[in-house]
Amino acid sequence: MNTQDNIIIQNYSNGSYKNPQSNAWIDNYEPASGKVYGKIANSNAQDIQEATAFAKAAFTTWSTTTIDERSRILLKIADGIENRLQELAEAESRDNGKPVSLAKNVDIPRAASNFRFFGHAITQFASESHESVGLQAINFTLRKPIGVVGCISPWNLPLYLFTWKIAPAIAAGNCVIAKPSEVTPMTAFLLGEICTEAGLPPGVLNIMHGLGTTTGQAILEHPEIKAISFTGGTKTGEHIARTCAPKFKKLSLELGGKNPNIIFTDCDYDLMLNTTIRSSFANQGQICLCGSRIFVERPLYEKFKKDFITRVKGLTVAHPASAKAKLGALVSKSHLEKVQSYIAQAPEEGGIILCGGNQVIVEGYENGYYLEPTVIEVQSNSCKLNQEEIFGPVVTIMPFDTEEDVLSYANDVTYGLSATLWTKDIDRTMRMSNTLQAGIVWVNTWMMRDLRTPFGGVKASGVGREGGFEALRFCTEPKNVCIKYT
Ligand code: TXE
Repeated sequence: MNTQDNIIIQNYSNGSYKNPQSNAWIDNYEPASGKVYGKIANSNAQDIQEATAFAKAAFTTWSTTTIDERSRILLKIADGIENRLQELAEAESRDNGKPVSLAKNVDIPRAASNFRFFGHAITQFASESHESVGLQAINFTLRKPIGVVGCISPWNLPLYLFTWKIAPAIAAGNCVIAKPSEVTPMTAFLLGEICTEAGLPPGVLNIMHGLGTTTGQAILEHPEIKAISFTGGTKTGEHIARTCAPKFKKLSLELGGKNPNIIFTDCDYDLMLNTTIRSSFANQGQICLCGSRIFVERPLYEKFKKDFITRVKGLTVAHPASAKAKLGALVSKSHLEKVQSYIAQAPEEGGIILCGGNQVIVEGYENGYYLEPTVIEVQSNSCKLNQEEIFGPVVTIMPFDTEEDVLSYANDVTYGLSATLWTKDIDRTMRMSNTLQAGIVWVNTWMMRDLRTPFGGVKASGVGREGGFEALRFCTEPKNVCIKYT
């Protein structure tokens, strides 16, 4: 395990590691202990300017590199990630607070899959042609890479989401300026080395660290960065949209969620209960897809409440490196405080804390950011607990009587990312899938991902779709060529 206590996170630009020009640094915290364990470059507009110039210079060659060669390099990056699975999982866990087991089974394998998937997808990416019958003309569409693309990612699934943006962008022939969250920069830092070893030409991927308001802002404002792919909070998404709209940048925004988990009496009860534990508390509830509003059909409500609470009380909160840990630490002190403030407000709006609610003191790591998994019974869907994204190990439960009622609760929220439905009734499944306001509907499962499918949300959950050919379409500009013949 990487226990070094002064890890210096430099930028990776033009294929090598560099200090920020202003020599400005930010502290990097270990959530499990609350201690600073390193420093992160805080890059400014000059650093972004320099990296963008490298990216632009690399674009000429990279955009005309054969699909086979690009694919080969992406597959080698995937192998490089897999070869360092243990090291990357430990680094992710130390930086983010998530259990090592989760990073090892989910985050890091998925980062490898992202490169492998887009390494293959690009070989199958095709464009349309339209024959204008009777007019003696043929139209075809060229899909050209955009140029320099900015990728900005959050702290909850650090390498997983970082690579989810980078892989399609470079597969499509773009060069990238990528900024991981300043809260979790470690695995992005290690990715630079893996890319060099895989033979990615210098300048194709530039990994720039720093604060959102400094480094992120410089990326938004740089005139040569023509598209921004962002995952993060809805407020930040609004700011990005406002900043980029007058510059006519292409935008993909994957924002927050307040996802309903709807449970009907005819569900497969054991499967539902096991999955609901995961969809509520995986990654300490810090996944935009978590089902944070649980609605249960009234005849099943009391049984579910009792069984769910028993199971939640059995979840062990521990140091993320411990094999016992089902939940590790939350990502930061400020985030822990934000989540706690929602729990503290619950009684004011009639919420009853059924279990959890307290900070957990882990022996030897008394300053770590640990919180009990928390279940709150709410009286109405209009309360703040059901309307605002808490993004922690906190779920609400509430009974419902009819399909119409639960549909109105599910949709009565500003977000629209995902919804989960537990029922064996195919007619109800189809009716509800058609009317739920969400980008993704899972039926009798949760977070089952096929990377070919469109991923993203409606309403305040974002604009645009990632995944499969949708991502490759976002990363390219279509150009219509119309040839008239005689
Ligand atoms: O995310 P931010 P925060 C939600 C969750 C959480 C809230 C705030 O509810 O409590 O958002 O989290 C960069 N220009 N999600 O504040 O700030 C920032 O550096 C350019 C949901 O930590 O949105 C980081 O790299 N970039 C979400 C990235 O944006 C800027 C996952 C995300 O950070 C910037 C995380 C600026 N002006 C939080 N300001 C999800 N959808 O999964 C910040 N950034």
